[in-house]
Amino acid sequence: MVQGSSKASKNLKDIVIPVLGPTGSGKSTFINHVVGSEQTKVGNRTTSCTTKPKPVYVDPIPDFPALKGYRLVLLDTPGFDDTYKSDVEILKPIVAWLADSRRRGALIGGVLYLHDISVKRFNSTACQNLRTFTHLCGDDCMKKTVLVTTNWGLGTNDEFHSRESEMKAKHWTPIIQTGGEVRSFLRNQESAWDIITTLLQCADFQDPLLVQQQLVDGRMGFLETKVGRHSDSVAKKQEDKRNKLEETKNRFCVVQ
Ligand SMILES: Nc1nc2c(ncn2[C@@H]2O[C@H](COP(=O)(O)OP(=O)(O)O)[C@@H](O)[C@H]2O)c(=O)[nH]1
Ligand SMILES: [Mg+2]
Repeated sequence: MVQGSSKASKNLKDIVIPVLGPTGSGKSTFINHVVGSEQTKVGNRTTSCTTKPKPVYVDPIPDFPALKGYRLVLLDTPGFDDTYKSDVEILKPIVAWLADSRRRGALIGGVLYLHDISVKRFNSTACQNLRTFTHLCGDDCMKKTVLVTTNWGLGTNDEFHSRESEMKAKHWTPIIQTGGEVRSFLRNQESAWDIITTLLQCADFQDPLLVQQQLVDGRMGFLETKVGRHSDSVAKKQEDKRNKLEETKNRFCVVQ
């Protein structure tokens, strides 16, 4: 039985695995299956229950004698696609947590990016989210990234496998080419641990995420980092779009 907890214990080295992806992709569900109990709140498909980063601890790490003295920290995160908050507002607490963990000497065990395979279209928001993710992690961490497909029970295997192949051939190609892997999460503990094992077997915990390197080692401010610049420009474009829409609406009202 895996010991899951949301409380920190002292004197152990941390191996952090950030769990990222859009709202409703199943991040909290996945983490709860890793630890075997509800340590982090599950939402519905469209509303995020996770409003700030929440670490869930696995201590000891089962089946990895080489990792004695370490504990696993699964970092549950809010999706970068909130209806009311900008990416900058969502990202700030996540990157602050990650920077702080690097200052405390925590290692990155890998990164998970969850993708709901039942979603038919890979629209511009989904594309934007994936770009935010790659800018956050940087090229060096792509080799310890697993793209996790979820919600396999919500459709036929044929349909979902062909969608997964399309994702691999198009949007995920750069990640796969730099060493990232794709795995299916089958909504049980064994499947969740297969994915965690893929990361822990990699045993390359030295590279930090790009954003950690830039904030901590490079002493940058958030808006100077690659992900900070990207999310700020996305937020500005969205605001421009909203303003133009408002302008058009006002003009239309005058004519009326
Ligand atoms: N059928 C199915 N439902 C899932 C799966 N993962 C998550 N869900 C459901 O999707 C909703 C959102 O899940 P949640 O874990 O809160 O997503 P998060 O916003 O990414 O943390 C919940 O109703 C879950 O029960 C999965 O693999 N299969
Ligand atoms: Mg959640």
